[in-house]
Amino acid sequence: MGDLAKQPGRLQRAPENFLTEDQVKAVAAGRRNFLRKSFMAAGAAMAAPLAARAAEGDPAILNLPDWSKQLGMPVALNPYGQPSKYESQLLRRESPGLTRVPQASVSFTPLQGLFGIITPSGLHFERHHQGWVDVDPAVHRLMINGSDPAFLKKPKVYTMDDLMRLPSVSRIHFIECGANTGLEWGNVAVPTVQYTHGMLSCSEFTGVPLKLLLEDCGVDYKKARYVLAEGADGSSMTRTIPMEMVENGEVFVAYGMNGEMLRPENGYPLRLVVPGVQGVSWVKWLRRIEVGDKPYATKDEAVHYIDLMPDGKHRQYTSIQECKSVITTPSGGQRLLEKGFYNVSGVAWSGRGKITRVDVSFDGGVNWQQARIEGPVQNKALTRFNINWVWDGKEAMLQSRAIDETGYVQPTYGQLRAVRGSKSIYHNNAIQTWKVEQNGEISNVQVL
Ligand SMILES: Nc1nc2c(c(=O)[nH]1)N[C@H]1C(S)=C(S)[C@@H](COP(=O)(O)O)O[C@H]1N2
Ligand SMILES: [Mo]
Repeated sequence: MGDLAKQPGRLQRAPENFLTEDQVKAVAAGRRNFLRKSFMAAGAAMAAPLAARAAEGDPAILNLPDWSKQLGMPVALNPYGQPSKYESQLLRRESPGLTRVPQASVSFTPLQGLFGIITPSGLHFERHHQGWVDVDPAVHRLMINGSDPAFLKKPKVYTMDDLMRLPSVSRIHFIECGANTGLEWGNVAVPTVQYTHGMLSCSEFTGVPLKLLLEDCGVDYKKARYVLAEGADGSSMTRTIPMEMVENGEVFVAYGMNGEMLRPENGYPLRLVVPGVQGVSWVKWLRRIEVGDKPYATKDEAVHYIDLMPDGKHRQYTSIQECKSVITTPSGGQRLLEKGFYNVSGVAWSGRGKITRVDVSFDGGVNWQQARIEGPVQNKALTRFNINWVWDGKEAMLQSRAIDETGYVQPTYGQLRAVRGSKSIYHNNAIQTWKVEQNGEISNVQVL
């Protein structure tokens, strides 16, 4: 874990090469604080450090680098654009030792470095049970059948070309693995938000409502009350989805993600999108849909993705991801380099609809203030919140608490454990606490 904690966060960054080490220290709390100061013309106290630095002669302002007097690089040098080399540390990362083989593992999204609500496709988390595949779309097929001929009159096989000619929808949704935050059930386990909450991403997906396909195949909704989705990879991932979720038009088979075709790691060329439901039901490399009259109790739902309750019984088919939020910056592993103003920022989401409110506490849940929600708020999508904070250099405990349109309030660890115990893996939506030490270091702690 020691190594994980050393990964640089957004607030403490590698020194930029056009500043001396002393100037990097002066800029102190990193670019966020720096930018904030340069924008705050009104606050004389805030502007002072910048003025002082200019008087000393800031080489970043006084010395024009050669590149600003010459031709820059040509178009299409990178035919597919890449992030700046100065952002090379913002990466999906594995948690070493989490699984025996990297084909059945997770790479976590670096939430600490992201803005807004869309996860760049290259940073979308990955969870594979048997590794990923890059499937040739020309030979990929989606078969739709019924477990009984009475459930669906005309079983069909669709090519990708068939699917991409049909009426499409584009919608922004979060996807969260049911195991997200799962290591934290008993106690604090991992140091950064990338590892506590990074099995979470949010993208705009494009595809065809499953309802449209089932109706094209002559489904009988009175008889067919469940859908089984099956993946083409070696894991034969199979999950049951209740038909109500399909009938209301929300479930769709997606080929697009953030304006382009899905990435192979995320199910290219076809995956299921089941808004609000845990990631495992979003079957990747989707090759078959079967309709039936009862839940299928497949391996991926009878023995995996179940919750061990305090009475010793297992709960099956928990699928909706309850309302949850987390402060992404400042967060564990980052460091505040000076007292003063910070824009505290995070994300909130609910599998039951829209986020209506997020409160933030700086004292471990004693006092709460309402955060600013950055709209437009979307159904079953990440929602960005921000709140102003002036750090006085004393110890602080940062928390966020989200409320969704059903009125559900994100629980504390005490409240969640009272109902769920502490032996689960899945579906942990408790309030996260980041402790800020006097020296500015930030760590993961739990407050009941
Ligand atoms: N075919 C198939 N679909 C799959 C999986 C898989 O291993 N194989 N993993 C599931 C799990 S557990 C999750 S959390 C999500 C992860 O989606 P992502 O890799 O696009 O983030 O895909 C789901 N769909
Ligand atoms: Mo998952």
